[in-house]
Amino acid sequence: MHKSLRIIPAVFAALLLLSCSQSNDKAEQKQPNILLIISDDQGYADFSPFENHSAEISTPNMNRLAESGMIFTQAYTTAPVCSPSRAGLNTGKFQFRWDEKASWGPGLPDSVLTIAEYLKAAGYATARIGKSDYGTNYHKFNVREYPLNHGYDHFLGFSAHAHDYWLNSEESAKRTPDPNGTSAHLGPLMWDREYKSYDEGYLTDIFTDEAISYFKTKKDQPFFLTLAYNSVHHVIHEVPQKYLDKYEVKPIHNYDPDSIETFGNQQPGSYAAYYEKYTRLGAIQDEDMRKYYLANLNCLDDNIGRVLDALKAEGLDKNTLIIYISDNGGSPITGALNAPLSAGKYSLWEGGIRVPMAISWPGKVEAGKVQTNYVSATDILPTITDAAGITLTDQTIDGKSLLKPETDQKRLMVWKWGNTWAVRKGPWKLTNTNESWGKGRPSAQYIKPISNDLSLKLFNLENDPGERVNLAEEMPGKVEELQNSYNNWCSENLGKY
Ligand SMILES: [Ca+2]
Repeated sequence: MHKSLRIIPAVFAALLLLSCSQSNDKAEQKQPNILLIISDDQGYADFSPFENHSAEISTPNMNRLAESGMIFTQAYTTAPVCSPSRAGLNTGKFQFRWDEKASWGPGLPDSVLTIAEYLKAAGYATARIGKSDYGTNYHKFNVREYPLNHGYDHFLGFSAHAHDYWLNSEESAKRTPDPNGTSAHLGPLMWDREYKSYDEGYLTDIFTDEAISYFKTKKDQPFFLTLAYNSVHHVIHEVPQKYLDKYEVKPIHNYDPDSIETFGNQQPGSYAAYYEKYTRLGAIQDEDMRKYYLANLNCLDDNIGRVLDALKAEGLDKNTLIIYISDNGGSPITGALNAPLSAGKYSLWEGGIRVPMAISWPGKVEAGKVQTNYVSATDILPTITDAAGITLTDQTIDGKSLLKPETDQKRLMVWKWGNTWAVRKGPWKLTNTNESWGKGRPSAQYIKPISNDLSLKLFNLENDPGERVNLAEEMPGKVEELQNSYNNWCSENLGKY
């Protein structure tokens, strides 16, 4: 029998079970609205609620989330790059359960339920605005990975790794030999089952406008909105002029097929040539790359402010749970800063997987609290379903609700990424991770890790979050214990989802 035919009844049964377990709770309390905001490649030091944040950033609206809610100083994503991280975040499971090679493109199996599917079954209106990225089946409507096919009623955005911030029109796509030519693309946005063309406008603003108009229309029904900005992902220099002025950096021209821009072996005049040229250091130098990044981040923060203001103006702020998280650590090639953490996106050093995160829910989540226990992006699904009054029965969910007090200080957390892996238990982290920059060389903000090979490294993160002192040789017993924990987790769980 075809795989999907075998699996669909199981999914259907699970959803039916969910609807039943839901019905009693509905009458008792009004379900909260849920807003999940995801930023892209944001640096650990580029989040002003953290005490030791970079002095260069301007993110006052992210502070508002910290004032009304709780911030997490040790929040981990399940992968150091976008697609697998988002697969883990959306499903509450370590995506290498089904993608045992721990690749760039785990996809979304038919049998794995998403947050949106749980909430839709519980009576929520559901929408996704922004980036949708499972690393596979890009630009297609009729695949499981397309948001409308995994629980979302509405989608405006793109199904790809990245998107141009300015060129969102049909006309720009027509003039481009390769509108989908790289993992990034340009042109009209996917909009439910069709495309929507924007002759003008900046992508971060477009997503915010859509989010605000969405929740204005959903006041009589609880909503779940995933607002997945592609800011601050490359192409980082594409920012409205007022932010460039603020950070004193010059504008770079938009992609123009007539300019016949060249880069390496890319077809001259292709979008790939433009993208490859400006998404690494070279055409843009270190100091300017950081300025473009700061400008892009400032614009993102202003847009988050607009969302928060609109929620308040609509009287929705008191009954909306907001979760904010970056999908992976700051990228070595955008000018992001992960200090005091080593390395960044693309590797399992702390800089690749420890990210900014906040949860705000007035009256329900303690305001102003700094949570220093380590948590996982897989906790987001159980937290949201907990808030919505949904009982989870799936034993292969790896996360746990952050609305419940944490009692386990020795929680086992694992990562698998290509031929690298990591395990954390209490203050201890064991990893064989090497170094990876993506492409080109890393920017001046990048903090080089102490090793670039696959040898085993042991760190006490409580004293040494920057992973500067490898304790593997002096603590062979701890190495063995953690290695066994990781191996046991894999043999018990890989292939089970
Ligand atoms: Ca990312």
